[in-house]
Amino acid sequence: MSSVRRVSHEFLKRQGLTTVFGNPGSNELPFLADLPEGFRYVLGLHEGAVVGMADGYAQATGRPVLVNLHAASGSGNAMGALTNAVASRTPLVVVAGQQVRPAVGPEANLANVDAPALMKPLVGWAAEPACAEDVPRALAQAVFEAGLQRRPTYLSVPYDDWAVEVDDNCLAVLDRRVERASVPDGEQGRRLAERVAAAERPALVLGGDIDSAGLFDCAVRLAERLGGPVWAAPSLFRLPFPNRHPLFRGVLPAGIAPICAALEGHDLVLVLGAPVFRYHEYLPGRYLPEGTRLIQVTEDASAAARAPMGEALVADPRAVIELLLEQLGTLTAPTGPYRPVPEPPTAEGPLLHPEEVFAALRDEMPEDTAYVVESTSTNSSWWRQMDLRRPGSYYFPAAGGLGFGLPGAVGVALAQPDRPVVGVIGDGSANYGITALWTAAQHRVPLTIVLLRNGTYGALRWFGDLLGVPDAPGMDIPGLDFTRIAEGYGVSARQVGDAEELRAVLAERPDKPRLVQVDTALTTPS
Ligand code: TZD
Ligand code: CA
Repeated sequence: MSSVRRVSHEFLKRQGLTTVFGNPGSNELPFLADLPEGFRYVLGLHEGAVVGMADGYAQATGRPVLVNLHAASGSGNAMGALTNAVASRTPLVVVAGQQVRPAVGPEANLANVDAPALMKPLVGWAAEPACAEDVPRALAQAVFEAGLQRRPTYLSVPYDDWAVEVDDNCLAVLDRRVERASVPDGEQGRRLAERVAAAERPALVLGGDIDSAGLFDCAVRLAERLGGPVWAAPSLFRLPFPNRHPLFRGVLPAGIAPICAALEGHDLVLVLGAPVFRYHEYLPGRYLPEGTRLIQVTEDASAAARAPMGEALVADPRAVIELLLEQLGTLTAPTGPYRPVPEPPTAEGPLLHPEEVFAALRDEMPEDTAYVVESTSTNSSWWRQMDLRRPGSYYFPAAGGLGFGLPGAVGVALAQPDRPVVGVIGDGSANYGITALWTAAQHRVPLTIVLLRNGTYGALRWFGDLLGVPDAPGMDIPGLDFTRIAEGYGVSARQVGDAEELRAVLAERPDKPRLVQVDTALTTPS
């Protein structure tokens, strides 16, 4: 005989979910009892930061990750952060504590009434097992569903379940293995290859899933074979292609009319690993130019089903890229040299232009640095200066929910201890996930946070002009000093004054986290 807890811990260990990101409450303590050797508990001080860190960690490892949260209040705090994990298709397995079974109905304090319903709009699967004996199986389902659907899942477990003895049937779950294969059949593959080969002016649009799936380099081979231009899909959260590659045209603007304009002149648009499309600003128009056909290849069945136009093939983009390379041949046309970087503009007075900051990062940080970016008004400055040629170089909050950047950077750094990691964080964004600084300090994560302080919600000022609302209140955020905030959380911090000082600081390689605050001029996102 064994207990629900022992079988569950053993299952998690066998599946490799041994790093637990959490913030505990009384309901969660019985799950955390007797964690076996090899488990690592990463404490976050707020659930938004817990999920942001887990999201960064799961994206950087490419594997499901366990998150342990408190019942309704803790899970509720995590919801905003989960919106990003849904959009980046991050397989987070959230296990939350519940009051003991007899106390849920009477709504004792800390009971999560109808726990799965709280999370359902966001998670791909949510449950509270009908009896204690079903907990290990349900936990396995939560892990497998997260991996298969590439979407967070949620399991609520009454805390009196963990000590319950289970019979041998429960042990069967320990040996389970669940995999997916999704290769197009011969006919589908031939048809697709014919369509692509017949296109006179094909264009590629690549989504964040291409980088998540480890297809960054494959995408380069395909693009060089096709010879046509490459865009990154709008609302980009991972960079799928080297941004200074001669075929790269940038990130598609996130509006209907501008996308239509950008794709003008192409008879075929092949979208790989992205929804069609994740628009943001509502700029109505034709979806596609006259005479342009669109084919979307994605593993995300919902993204295929909900697209407003085009054809879709629900399949593994890796299989499709390999199939196209095989059927089209691998001869590549010469593409020319990588595009050079421009000289950054300088700002007036004591402020740095964001491009000066990014040029410093580009020059002083190693080529394989992973950047987690959450600075919204500096988007175009960023792409003008950066030269990212490696997979896993860029992360951005996938649903635009602030509070991912700082925790996400901590999670990426925990996942890849040998890779330099920089968080590029706005003075507005930093506040939504600020407590992750404490976790970084406690784990001595060698992470650099470059804090861009322009004293305002810059992107919202720009949006205000776009929407004809130039006078909205609540746009400015004066009086924040992140060097003092960081020190309070145990992270050493400094203010830098000019580009030269910034470059000198970035050239150092500290073995623990640090925050570098830079006062920057206001720019616009595009
Ligand atoms: N709250 C959350 C959780 N997510 C959001 N996206 C917003 C509010 C709204 N918001 C944006 O979409 S951008 C932005 C806000 C408040 C300003 C971010 O300010 P920042 O960056 O200082 O980080 P910039 O470069 O000054 O825009
Ligand atoms: Ca700002």
